[in-house]
Amino acid sequence: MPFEYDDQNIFAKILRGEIPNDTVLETEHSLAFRDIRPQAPIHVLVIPRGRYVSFDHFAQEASEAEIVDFVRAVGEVCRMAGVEADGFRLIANAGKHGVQDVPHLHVHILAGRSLGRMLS
Ligand code: D5M
Repeated sequence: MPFEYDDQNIFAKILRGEIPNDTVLETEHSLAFRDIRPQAPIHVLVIPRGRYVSFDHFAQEASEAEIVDFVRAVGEVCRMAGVEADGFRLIANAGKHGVQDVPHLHVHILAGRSLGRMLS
Protein backbone atom coordinates (compact mmCIF):
# COMPACT_ATOMS: atom_id res chain seq x y z
CA MET A 1 0.00 0.00 0.00
CA PRO A 2 1.50 3.40 -0.93
CA PHE A 3 2.12 5.92 1.83
CA GLU A 4 -0.27 8.87 1.74
CA TYR A 5 1.03 12.11 3.17
CA ASP A 6 -1.38 14.76 4.53
CA ASP A 7 0.00 18.24 3.79
CA GLN A 8 -2.30 19.74 6.43
CA ASN A 9 -0.69 17.92 9.37
CA ILE A 10 0.69 20.18 12.10
CA PHE A 11 4.36 19.39 11.43
CA ALA A 12 3.94 20.20 7.73
CA LYS A 13 2.59 23.58 8.88
CA ILE A 14 5.60 24.04 11.16
CA LEU A 15 7.96 23.23 8.28
CA ARG A 16 6.18 25.79 6.06
CA GLY A 17 6.53 28.40 8.82
CA GLU A 18 2.76 28.69 9.24
CA ILE A 19 2.87 28.03 12.98
CA PRO A 20 5.71 28.73 15.42
CA ASN A 21 7.95 26.20 17.08
CA ASP A 22 10.67 26.17 19.72
CA THR A 23 13.60 25.13 17.54
CA VAL A 24 16.52 23.22 19.04
CA LEU A 25 18.43 22.30 15.87
CA GLU A 26 18.09 23.00 12.14
CA THR A 27 19.91 21.07 9.43
CA GLU A 28 19.55 20.85 5.66
CA HIS A 29 17.04 17.99 5.80
CA SER A 30 15.83 17.93 9.41
CA LEU A 31 14.35 20.09 12.16
CA ALA A 32 14.32 19.52 15.93
CA PHE A 33 11.98 21.42 18.25
CA ARG A 34 10.53 21.10 21.75
CA ASP A 35 7.35 19.10 22.20
CA ILE A 36 4.37 21.30 23.07
CA ARG A 37 3.16 18.75 25.66
CA PRO A 38 6.43 17.64 27.30
CA GLN A 39 6.40 14.28 29.07
CA ALA A 40 9.82 14.85 30.64
CA PRO A 41 12.01 17.87 31.50
CA ILE A 42 13.65 17.44 28.08
CA HIS A 43 11.26 16.39 25.31
CA VAL A 44 12.39 17.18 21.77
CA LEU A 45 10.94 16.03 18.45
CA VAL A 46 13.17 15.51 15.40
CA ILE A 47 11.50 15.48 11.99
CA PRO A 48 12.76 15.21 8.43
CA ARG A 49 11.85 18.14 6.19
CA GLY A 50 10.63 15.70 3.55
CA ARG A 51 7.06 14.42 3.27
CA TYR A 52 7.35 11.11 5.16
CA VAL A 53 4.57 9.64 7.26
CA SER A 54 6.53 7.18 9.36
CA PHE A 55 9.89 5.54 9.90
CA ASP A 56 9.19 2.72 7.43
CA HIS A 57 8.11 5.25 4.79
CA PHE A 58 11.30 7.25 5.38
CA ALA A 59 13.54 4.17 5.28
CA GLN A 60 12.02 3.07 1.97
CA GLU A 61 11.86 6.37 0.09
CA ALA A 62 14.26 8.94 1.56
CA SER A 63 17.58 9.65 -0.13
CA GLU A 64 20.81 8.65 1.55
CA ALA A 65 21.56 12.32 2.19
CA GLU A 66 18.24 12.73 4.01
CA ILE A 67 18.78 9.56 6.04
CA VAL A 68 22.31 10.50 7.09
CA ASP A 69 21.21 14.04 7.96
CA PHE A 70 18.25 12.79 10.02
CA VAL A 71 20.22 10.16 11.94
CA ARG A 72 22.93 12.72 12.70
CA ALA A 73 20.32 15.28 13.83
CA VAL A 74 18.73 12.70 16.16
CA GLY A 75 22.20 11.83 17.45
CA GLU A 76 23.08 15.47 18.05
CA VAL A 77 19.88 16.06 20.06
CA CYS A 78 20.59 12.85 22.04
CA ARG A 79 24.07 14.16 22.74
CA MET A 80 22.68 17.49 23.94
CA ALA A 81 20.01 15.77 26.06
CA GLY A 82 22.48 13.22 27.42
CA VAL A 83 25.01 15.85 28.41
CA GLU A 84 22.44 17.80 30.41
CA ALA A 85 20.74 14.70 31.78
CA ASP A 86 21.60 11.17 32.73
CA GLY A 87 20.64 9.31 29.55
CA PHE A 88 17.64 9.52 27.23
CA ARG A 89 14.98 7.52 25.39
CA LEU A 90 14.02 7.52 21.69
CA ILE A 91 10.45 6.76 20.58
CA ALA A 92 8.92 6.78 17.10
CA ASN A 93 5.19 6.02 17.10
CA ALA A 94 3.54 4.84 13.87
CA GLY A 95 -0.04 4.25 12.85
CA LYS A 96 -3.07 3.32 14.90
CA HIS A 97 -1.53 0.68 17.12
CA GLY A 98 1.56 2.82 17.64
CA VAL A 99 -0.77 5.68 18.66
CA GLN A 100 0.71 8.21 16.24
CA ASP A 101 -1.18 11.51 16.46
CA VAL A 102 0.77 13.52 13.89
CA PRO A 103 1.22 11.74 10.53
CA HIS A 104 4.69 13.12 9.77
CA LEU A 105 7.67 11.05 10.92
CA HIS A 106 8.99 12.27 14.26
CA VAL A 107 11.35 10.82 16.81
CA HIS A 108 10.69 11.76 20.43
CA ILE A 109 13.79 12.29 22.57
CA LEU A 110 12.98 12.22 26.27
CA ALA A 111 15.40 12.93 29.10
CA GLY A 112 15.79 14.67 32.42
CA ARG A 113 14.02 12.13 34.62
CA SER A 114 13.99 8.38 35.11
CA LEU A 115 11.65 7.13 32.39
CA GLY A 116 10.87 3.75 33.94
CA ARG A 117 11.12 0.36 32.29
CA MET A 118 8.95 0.02 29.17
CA LEU A 119 9.93 -3.49 28.10
CA SER A 120 10.49 -6.38 30.47
O1 D5M B 1 3.03 12.55 19.21
C1 D5M B 1 2.85 13.82 18.64
C2 D5M B 1 3.50 14.84 19.54
O2 D5M B 1 3.48 16.10 18.90
C3 D5M B 1 2.83 15.04 20.91
O3 D5M B 1 3.77 14.71 21.94
C4 D5M B 1 2.51 16.52 20.98
C5 D5M B 1 3.38 17.10 19.88
N1 D5M B 1 2.87 18.29 19.23
C6 D5M B 1 1.66 18.48 18.67
N2 D5M B 1 1.57 19.72 18.15
C7 D5M B 1 2.76 20.31 18.38
C8 D5M B 1 3.31 21.61 18.10
N3 D5M B 1 2.59 22.54 17.46
N4 D5M B 1 4.56 21.87 18.50
C9 D5M B 1 5.29 20.94 19.16
N5 D5M B 1 4.84 19.71 19.46
C10 D5M B 1 3.60 19.41 19.08
P1 D5M B 1 2.70 11.18 18.47
O4 D5M B 1 3.98 10.41 18.47
O5 D5M B 1 2.20 11.50 17.08
O6 D5M B 1 1.64 10.54 19.32
